[in-house]
Amino acid sequence: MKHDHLLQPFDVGPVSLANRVVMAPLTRCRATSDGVPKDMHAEYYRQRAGAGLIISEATNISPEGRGYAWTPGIFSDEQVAAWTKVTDAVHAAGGKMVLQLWHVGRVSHPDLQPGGALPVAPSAIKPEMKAFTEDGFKDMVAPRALAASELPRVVEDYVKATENAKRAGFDGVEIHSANGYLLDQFLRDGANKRTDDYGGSIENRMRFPLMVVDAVTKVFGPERTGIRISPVSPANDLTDSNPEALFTAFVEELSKRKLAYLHVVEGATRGDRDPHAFKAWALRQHFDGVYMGNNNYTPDLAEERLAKGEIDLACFGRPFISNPDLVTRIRLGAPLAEWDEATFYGGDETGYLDYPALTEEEKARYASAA
Ligand code: 8OZ
Repeated sequence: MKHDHLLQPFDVGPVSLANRVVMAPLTRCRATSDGVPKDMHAEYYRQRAGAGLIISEATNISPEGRGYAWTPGIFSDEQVAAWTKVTDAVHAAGGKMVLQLWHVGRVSHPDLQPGGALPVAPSAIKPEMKAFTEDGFKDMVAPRALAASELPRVVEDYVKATENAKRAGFDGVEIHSANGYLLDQFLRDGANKRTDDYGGSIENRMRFPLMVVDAVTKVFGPERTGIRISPVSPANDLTDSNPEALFTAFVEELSKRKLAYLHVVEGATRGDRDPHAFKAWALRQHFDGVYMGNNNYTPDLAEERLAKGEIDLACFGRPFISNPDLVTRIRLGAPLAEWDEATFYGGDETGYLDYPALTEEEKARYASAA
């Protein structure tokens, strides 16, 4: 199949993308224990700069926001300096990159928290999950419910992280409001049992996530702020009693705020594209802006949905792990390399920097066959 739509340039507000192929945020757990990206991070992202847009791996906005060992942060000067090397490398190679702002909420463990504190969440409900710590997987615990009076401090952590992302040279930020982390915990009633202004009705459950959106857009501008949601994904033990009503209302609020893009995990995270009667992609009708589809996209599925006008941008995750030159391969109709799950999380350059791009000889061969 030809992929003419997928390879077209596209503008997301002031950010001009060379094509509609987006590298999904991919957690790889290879930063230092202090959450500092290494030199290999700059090389890894540089190798993938052929993407129209790179979304960074999820990045902790604060020490409290951390839920997995060796994930990077964006709250210290050392982290900002390291991320600057990454954005310089990507920009020098002609790419564009946004940073994904992450607070995991209850999806953590005291071992990953400052001073061994309890993780924080809207309500003290334990997820039935295991946390990835430096000493291996450990059962999660019941988190501490945040007091309403603490929420402005968490918003301030998002603000500082956004200022840091701007300083580090990112083209924008993406607010991670998906996959059962803090903002999703406030949105969905499986984790939010609050009886104050931040729980109960849909309007109340949206209040804190929208405070974050409003604060972040004030720093970077709505035209450089995207958001990711996963309306029907059960990831991280989180569900909602009525995702259609909740996410329709939420997306309508986001639309009013003129965000750069809406990034939707359309099915179960890393799973079935179609797990629920409510079709998450129907949310596009409620968003007046750029729609980015995510969930097991192949180049053919992306092309088909782009051609029908169902999406504006297509996200690819695992294919980008094993195909640094994914866009070149799509252009040439070259086969895609398989990924090795054993090296997804943690470790060194193996399974990180060593997936090869096509050689000049291979490129010439596929070009002449096309
Ligand atoms: C895989 C492993 C750890 C974290 C997400 C940030 O689900 C993640 C994540 C994915 O959004």
